[in-house]
Amino acid sequence: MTTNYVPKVKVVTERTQYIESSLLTKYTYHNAFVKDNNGEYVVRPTQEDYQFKVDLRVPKIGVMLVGLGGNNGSTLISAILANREKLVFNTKRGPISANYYGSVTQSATIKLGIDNNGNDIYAPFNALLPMVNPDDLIVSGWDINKADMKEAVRRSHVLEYDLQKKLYTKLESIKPLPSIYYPDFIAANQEHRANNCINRINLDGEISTQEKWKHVDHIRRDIREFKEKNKLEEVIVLWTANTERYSSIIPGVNDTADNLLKAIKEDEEEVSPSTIFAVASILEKAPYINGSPQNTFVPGVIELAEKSQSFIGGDDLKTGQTKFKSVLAAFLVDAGIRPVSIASYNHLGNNDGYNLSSAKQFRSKEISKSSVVDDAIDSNKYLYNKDVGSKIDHCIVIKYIPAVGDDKVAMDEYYSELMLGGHNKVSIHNVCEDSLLAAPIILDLLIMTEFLSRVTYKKEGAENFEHLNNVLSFLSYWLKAPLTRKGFKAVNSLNKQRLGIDNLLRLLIGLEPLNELRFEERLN
Ligand code: NAI
Ligand code: DG6
Repeated sequence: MTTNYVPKVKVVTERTQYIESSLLTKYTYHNAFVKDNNGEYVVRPTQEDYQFKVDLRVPKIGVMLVGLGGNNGSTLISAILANREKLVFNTKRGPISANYYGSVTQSATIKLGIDNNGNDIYAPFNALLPMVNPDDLIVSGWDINKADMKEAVRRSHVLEYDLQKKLYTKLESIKPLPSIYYPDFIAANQEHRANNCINRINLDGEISTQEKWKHVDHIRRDIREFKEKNKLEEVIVLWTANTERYSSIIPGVNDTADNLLKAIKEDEEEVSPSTIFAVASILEKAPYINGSPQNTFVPGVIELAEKSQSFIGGDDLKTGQTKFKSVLAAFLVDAGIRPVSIASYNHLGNNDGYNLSSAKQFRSKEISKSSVVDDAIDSNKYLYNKDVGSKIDHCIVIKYIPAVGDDKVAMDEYYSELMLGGHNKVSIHNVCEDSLLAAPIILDLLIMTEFLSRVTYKKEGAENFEHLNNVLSFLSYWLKAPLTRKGFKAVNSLNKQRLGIDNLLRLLIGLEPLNELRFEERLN
């Protein structure tokens, strides 16, 4: 039986079959198993037959942002409203029509093949298979600050004034749900914002960090009510609230799922708000994405998500400086050039920068920003080894300069060794309009999380289809410090990350992985 879904990209192949509302595809996965005997490699090509299935029905989904009233949250809501209304607004450079530039799902393309003349032909990324239209997203969320979205947009200083004005009426009706505030986890300079909290207030007027299990129940109820009220089929929760400090990993507290649930019930101090949100989402089977650097995904959360078969992804949105770095570090190392130091400075003046001016929160960001060159180093034992040195001196500096607002300035110096004692220095000055870079990335994370949850597979001969691993590392492209399945190292190279996604979409519609062999041109 055929489906109502009309593919924009029709692949003429016997590998695929439309059955009811699904697309089934046969795919042979080729890889190679390598034994490295001290520089002599024995390589055995491998292959495995799979069947993949994509549910072609796009559900009605809702999104709940933790940190709704922040710069990212309010920018994202504004972008969705502006695009939904097809707004045109004035700037000093002339009129601009609302768009989703910076979003891979909305504004990027994928190569399909070639035309008669051997020229590459590309299709929009979201034309290959059905994906949620961002204009249709129903958005809600929590914030410890009670400002409505009009006020949030005004204080963020991100959007053009004419656009703000055109959105005010819609924005002022959107108010954040009260949230959880455990003061020790974010900078003390954020305290004045905490006027919309579900915490009990003690007799001495202090905010209580007790009743953590009640907080889990409260958030679960919020998710359920949002889902019911809006008749949603799925809700995705994404943390874009302030960066928290790292939680200590304590045996008996957050090292296993059972210990973590017990620790929450016993009001252990080391359980962070973001971990409460993750646990509540997992228990509600709502995929949970961490857009900030802190270690929300303590081992207990990861185990709970695995046991509950709930999707999780993280950590920390990859927007300007780190995205560049994940391309440049791979470019240099892949070119056989040996980066020896990377000095990365940032200054920014938004509330994120203010929060990061506190040492413990900065440390969380420093960790996520530093890890991005790890796989480039690991990939080349000729350039990095115990004789010449096996690391890159990599330093991260972030300073809070209120005057630059959301227009973060990132300055990087890459210093590398060339042949015969030569040196190469690349300096980059990058003005990242932070929230305008981050909002489309949040959008992609949401759209891809929903899409990936509709993909199932089985090995040839197996009876049942199963979901992808619940740690969604296909999302790595958008994240600074990708969370990976236990036992696996993160892939940081942006190009590798993108290739993985493009090839997944291609295989699902019956195409081979991309290669750039270009035989039409190169062979006679
Ligand atoms: P922001 O400071 O403007 O917004 C954060 C919001 O979270 C605030 O409104 C605050 O009141 C709220 N909040 C704090 N604790 C909360 C809690 N427990 N529950 C609910 N709300 C809470 O920050 P912005 O710029 O929106 O960034 C958000 C996060 O995303 C930060 O962790 C930042 O480091 C991260 N990020 C931002 C990027 C960007 O380019 N803007 C890129 C990469 C990551
Ligand atoms: C200073 O670096 C503030 C941070 O929150 C960043 O703006 C954000 O993490 C984006 O970082 P990057 O390295 O992806 O530009």
